[in-house]
Amino acid sequence: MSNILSGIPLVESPLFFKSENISDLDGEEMRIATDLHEKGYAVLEFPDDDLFNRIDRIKLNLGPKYGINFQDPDSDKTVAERRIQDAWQFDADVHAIASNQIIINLLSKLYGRSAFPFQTLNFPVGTQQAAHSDSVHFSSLPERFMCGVWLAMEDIGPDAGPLFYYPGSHRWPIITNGLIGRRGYGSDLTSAQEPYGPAWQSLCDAHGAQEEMFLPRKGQALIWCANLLHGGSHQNDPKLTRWSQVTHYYFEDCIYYTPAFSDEALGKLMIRNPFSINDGSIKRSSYLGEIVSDNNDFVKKSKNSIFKKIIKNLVR
Ligand SMILES: O=C(O)CCC(=O)C(=O)O
Ligand SMILES: [Fe+2]
Repeated sequence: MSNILSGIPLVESPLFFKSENISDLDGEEMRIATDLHEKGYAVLEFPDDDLFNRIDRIKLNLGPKYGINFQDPDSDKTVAERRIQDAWQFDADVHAIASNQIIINLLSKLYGRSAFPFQTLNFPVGTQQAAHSDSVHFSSLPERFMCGVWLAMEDIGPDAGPLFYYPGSHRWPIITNGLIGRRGYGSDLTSAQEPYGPAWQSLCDAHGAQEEMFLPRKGQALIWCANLLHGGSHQNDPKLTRWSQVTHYYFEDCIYYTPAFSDEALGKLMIRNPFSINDGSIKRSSYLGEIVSDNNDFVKKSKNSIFKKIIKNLVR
């Protein structure tokens, strides 16, 4: 029997525990799947025998690019650039972590469609980002076929601005423009998350949600579901580093788009055709096997360079 609800990631499906597909999962995979299903995140040891050597090389290669004085233990590490996006383009170890085949196989099994990594972010310190769902930046149709894998590249304590999240928030409504009464297509934003902050905060208040911190050992990773609310805690001690890599994954045969700049009900989608980091191909957005054309006319036609700049900075 095939998966009746094939438009919902297996691991997020209400039929998850009834699905015959879970019989394929071994004990550890089942633990991860159950945590994702119930809490929206799962912690695991990153499966790479060469990981610590990779981490050393990444720190050496990326370190000088942040403009941070890592040598002086007393220097403020939070003063300069906090992230490098898509370092996989020039760093073989960032690429290897993003393309880890065990992770790709695991995610593919858990979601019921083939996973591919499309973006990396490398942080030397905490992001101190407010609680948000990544689904305003990158989402899919059918929804929820996106996830993040957050890897600790050192031991991370409570004063280093650890990742935090609200367990169970992946089941709350995915906040889109339609839900907050905002038009998105062709709109102008300085922060793609800003219009949604009050809605996320209200959901947290209504649920009495308690945030949890991720205080990992070096080499531990956390998978989060598309709609899990998460952010970076305040970094109490600016002298500390918090080396980490986030890889975002999409899944085959979906429409990939940016909800912050879309009006789904009107069919106006800011479509993405993401680059698959592991196999070097462009994944055209598709729906049940049919390629969906890119209709971002407002970006192509725009003569307004400020708008183009905003789009370039926001579309992560
Ligand atoms: O590492 C953090 O503090 C948050 C990162 C994050 O929100 C993301 O990569 O989506
Ligand atoms: Fe995020």
